[in-house]
Amino acid sequence: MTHFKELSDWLQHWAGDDTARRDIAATLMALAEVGTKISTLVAAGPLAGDQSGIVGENSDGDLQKLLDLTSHHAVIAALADAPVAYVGSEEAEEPISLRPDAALAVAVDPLDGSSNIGINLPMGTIFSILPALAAGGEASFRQIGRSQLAAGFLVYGPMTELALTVGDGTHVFVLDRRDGTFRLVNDTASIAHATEEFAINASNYRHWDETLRAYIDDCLAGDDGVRTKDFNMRWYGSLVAEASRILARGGVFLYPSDQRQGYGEGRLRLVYEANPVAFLVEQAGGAASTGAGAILDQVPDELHQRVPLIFGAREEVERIERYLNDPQSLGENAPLFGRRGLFRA
Ligand code: AFP
Repeated sequence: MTHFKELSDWLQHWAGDDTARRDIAATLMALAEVGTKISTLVAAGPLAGDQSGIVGENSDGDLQKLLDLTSHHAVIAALADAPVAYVGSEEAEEPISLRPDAALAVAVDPLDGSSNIGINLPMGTIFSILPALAAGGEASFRQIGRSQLAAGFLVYGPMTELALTVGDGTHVFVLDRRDGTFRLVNDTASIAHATEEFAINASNYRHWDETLRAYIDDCLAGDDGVRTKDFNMRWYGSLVAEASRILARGGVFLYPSDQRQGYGEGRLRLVYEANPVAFLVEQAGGAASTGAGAILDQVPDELHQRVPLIFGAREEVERIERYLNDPQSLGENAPLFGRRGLFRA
């Protein structure tokens, strides 16, 4: 009978007597425990009331659903008992101060994938743990992505899964509903450098830059085209579900900037979506890019700023960067030179 190590034992072994690590471990445990509560709410669906009802708008005018706010309040309550000075949440305009003398700041998307509420598809919670700066909450959430001390996400899907990193690889746990503990199922998640699977919302094709259309055209041309291999496509409408799949079986995810109003910097948020996912992906041997440079090298201007996000198989991310920035470097395979893709007029 295989023994699956419990999260608490894993964290205790990692932290030892190191005070800073014990603070991070306590915060990760608090996030895991509140994730278990959100998982139960998600699994109840309509039995827990109309959780998809619109109850407000966030800082950018994005509609807030009941479960968005319920999750937000649950996360804040959980972190109030952890060594956390500031929380930056997608559901709150300004950073929230908790324990001013605490060492950590947590950026969080309490519920990612809200459009999947009520239709029995995956959602999740994404978090990034940073040093709390004496200059306060705003400054703490404007640190470069490589300042992260830990990061992770929970996926509320067929499994309730927790992927996390403390900077020494990416580790995956699954909730054991028999006793409510998270158990380690993969201590060294690894993303293959090449892939035949991409994730993008293809309905936005006409809004993309021509170079990105060329990349997708070449994937769709498959074995008949310059890629000389066929591709598969997935799109779950939930960043955490895509990231979980890519950690498990590889692939590449793209949410680029496009020409729609408000999408000039893409849709996803740098501080509490792209940064934590990028940390996990890089720790698993993958790459995460804005299309012009590494996500983790970006310095945020403000908590809620958006960023184009391309992540997954390292070689594929690097190829996409060449399509976007140096198409001629692709030589005889260079896009845009009169070749007709499946969609291009
Ligand atoms: P919601 O939380 O508003 O559903 O947005 C989810 C998300 O931020 C991310 O998780 C998905 O990958 C992406 O948006 C889906 O965006 P589209 O609805 O434009 O496909």
